[in-house]
Amino acid sequence: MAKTVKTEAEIFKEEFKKKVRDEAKMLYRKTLEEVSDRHKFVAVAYAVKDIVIDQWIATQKAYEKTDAKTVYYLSMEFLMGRALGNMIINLSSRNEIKEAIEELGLDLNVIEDQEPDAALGNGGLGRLAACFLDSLSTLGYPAYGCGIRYKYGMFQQKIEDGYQKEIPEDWLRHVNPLEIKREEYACEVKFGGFVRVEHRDGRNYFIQDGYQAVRAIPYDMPIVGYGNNVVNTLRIWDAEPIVHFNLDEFDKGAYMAAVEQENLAKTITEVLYPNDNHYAGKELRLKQQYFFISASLQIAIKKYLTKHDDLSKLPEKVVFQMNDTHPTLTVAELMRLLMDEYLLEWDEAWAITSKCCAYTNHTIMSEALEKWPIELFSRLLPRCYQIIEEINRRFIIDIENKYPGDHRKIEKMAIIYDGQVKMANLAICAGFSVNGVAKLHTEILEKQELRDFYEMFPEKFNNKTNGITQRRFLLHGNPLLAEWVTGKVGDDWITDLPKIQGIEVYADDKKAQAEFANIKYQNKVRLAKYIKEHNGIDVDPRSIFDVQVKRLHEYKRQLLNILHVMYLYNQIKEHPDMDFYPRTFIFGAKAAAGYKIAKLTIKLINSVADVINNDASINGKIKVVFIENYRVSNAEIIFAAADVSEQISTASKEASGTGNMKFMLNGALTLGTMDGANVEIVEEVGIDNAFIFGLSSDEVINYENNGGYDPMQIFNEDMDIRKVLMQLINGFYSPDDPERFRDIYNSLLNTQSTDKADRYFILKDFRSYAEAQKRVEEAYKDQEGWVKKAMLNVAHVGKFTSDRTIQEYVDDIWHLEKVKVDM
Ligand code: 26W
Repeated sequence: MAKTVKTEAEIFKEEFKKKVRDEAKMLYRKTLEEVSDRHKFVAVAYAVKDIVIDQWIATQKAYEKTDAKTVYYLSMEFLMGRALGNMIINLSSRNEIKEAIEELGLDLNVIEDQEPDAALGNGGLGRLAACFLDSLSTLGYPAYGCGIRYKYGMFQQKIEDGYQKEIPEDWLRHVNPLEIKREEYACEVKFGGFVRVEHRDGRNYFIQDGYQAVRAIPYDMPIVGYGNNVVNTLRIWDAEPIVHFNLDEFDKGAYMAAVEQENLAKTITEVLYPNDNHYAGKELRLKQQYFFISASLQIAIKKYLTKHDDLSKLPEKVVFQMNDTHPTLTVAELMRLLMDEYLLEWDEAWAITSKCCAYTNHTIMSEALEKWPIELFSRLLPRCYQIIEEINRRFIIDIENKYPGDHRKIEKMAIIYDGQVKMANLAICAGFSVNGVAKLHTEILEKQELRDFYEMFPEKFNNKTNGITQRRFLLHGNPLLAEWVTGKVGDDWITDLPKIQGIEVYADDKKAQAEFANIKYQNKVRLAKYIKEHNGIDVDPRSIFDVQVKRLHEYKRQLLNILHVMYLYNQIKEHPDMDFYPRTFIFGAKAAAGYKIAKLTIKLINSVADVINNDASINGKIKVVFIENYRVSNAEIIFAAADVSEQISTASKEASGTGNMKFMLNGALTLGTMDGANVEIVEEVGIDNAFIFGLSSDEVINYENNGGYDPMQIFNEDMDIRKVLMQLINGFYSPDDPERFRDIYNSLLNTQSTDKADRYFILKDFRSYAEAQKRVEEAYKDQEGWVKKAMLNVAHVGKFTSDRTIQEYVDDIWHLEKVKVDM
């Protein structure tokens, strides 16, 4: 017999295939060939998890041995998307795993498609948290993501008759093979009741009585670093009742209390609030916040105490990063635990807390600011409230000492004021670091929104421009382009994105341009197929794919985009022979369930689509597509296929944006305002390789502060705009109900209510936007010129990797050491 010696890779593949077959057998009592696609996914996922677990254990051992400092990234949201495909590409054995799956006769794409998205987040803030975890593992830094295991994540969006319908997203209805329940780390979280003070042994003891409690149970998900054996943990908490109530209970009071406690546990982790950039002030939301913060901190301190006994050195080993103000209870809960559970004095506890907590601001939208009524806060969290009162009392003394007699400073900066607890003020007062998420955003925080705080604590403020992981959004989402880049410059870019600049030398190379253009075309075909399958609309992959995908919000101005489409359509109808390059306008967006005008905007987009897509007279020059249920998994397909990236927020309103970076990475050109990270994108790629328009943030802020903008004047003077606006109220797009879009019309011109007309300067920016769109068309007609610009965008995307962002957090805020994990 020839050839008996097997290579290591062959042995690995044999073992892997056996594991997959065994899983199918054990779980479903069937052969792999007999089970459904979903069960195939489960079998493969368990086999992959088996590989991951060894690295996970090794990583945690290495952390223990080196006693490395750990960051706890505290976030109400982690928008992870699907895990399996990402895990496979990050594992060193990715090629063997892919081959083994193929040899089993399985199609990896079909398998991956079986996994529901883990949609435990709304939009930018949640996805950023997910990218950060990927980078932390890839860079080898010890980290936990701490959050909530919502039973229902971000709702599934269905479009019915052009309207958004929200369907509960029951992502856990089947087993989740990629998590582990950790009962051994369960702990108790207490709500309500009252605080009793006992004086013993010369000190006060604060005891919470008459409370309701729930058991917090963590589920761990592995976060695999790229090719380095490092596996960090995303720890998300579920709530369970402490005691199941006893039906024999005859004491009615105790029975009712038990039922209430059981209900509390059931409701706490039931559902993610689907609001983005809008604070609703719901009691349950505050419960969620305290629930996961208390549990995460209890475990973090216990873990520290397994190796250390001096809590005053906690800041040397632990840092808590608060993802916006949602986890700001960290400050009060850490104080409470240190004082009430570990018996430290106030000053000792404060010294620790103020060295452990750091805060990131993600928005300047005033309606997003979290402020809790004292009544609600003190009833739900009586001890934390006492502590915050004391923090506030001391802080006001500091303010008075620094600015004697300046009451305005107290009004602005006090933590408790006007009957409300202001979470941002608490985070800034107690945190040692306050950062914005793009240069412009941080500047606006320092000069406008948080000016008084910046003046008082300039040393706390810093910028950390956001980033994205190229592993998911290029390597996984766009395999054709990823392979092409690797073919040109090697694969270093996967962990060192600036290396991608090596492709710049091909920008003028005809052959490379043709290859690049062909890859974009293939990706457009892939998206066209998706659109055909999901929307039943035919789109032409040779048309310009002009894409706006992001949460629906007035400040993001999807309305500007669709009004411009209406305008173009009018132009084509009026001048049928005008020069026009075919364009496909693609939208994807979820609106918060209670956000009326946002939902009406979705209906408008779909109504415009209906009319235009069915008008044979324009020969398909314009197509409008609204992609249902935009989420991480279809985002990967959409970014890869885009020519134009719409980043058209009112200047000053978008803190950073991260979709803008994902488009750039995939060779789309930015059509945008000078807002958020767009400013830095232009800085990197050059103004000639982007299409910039609109008011500057200074101009917007100036109008907001001093007035002087009158949209009615534009309506009266610009007949094209007037015509478009009239079409909102004359039934052109809603013949069955001409009044349907009246609220949108009013929001722009507003003669009706007390709201400001056109708060987001849509009419003001309209002409400048239309003109920029014209430039897009001209540029696209020059195919070679366009491909070159697209290549230059990819070449200059290096700065926008989340690896860079995380390294900056480490250098300036967290001060972690890299850990090596050998297998
Ligand atoms: C309390 C309701 C609520 C919910 C979510 C308020 C605010 C939020 C988030 C902070 C909104 C958000 O996701 N902000 C986005 O954060 C991204 C990551 O930094 C930025 O890129 C986006 O510009 C910003 O809108």
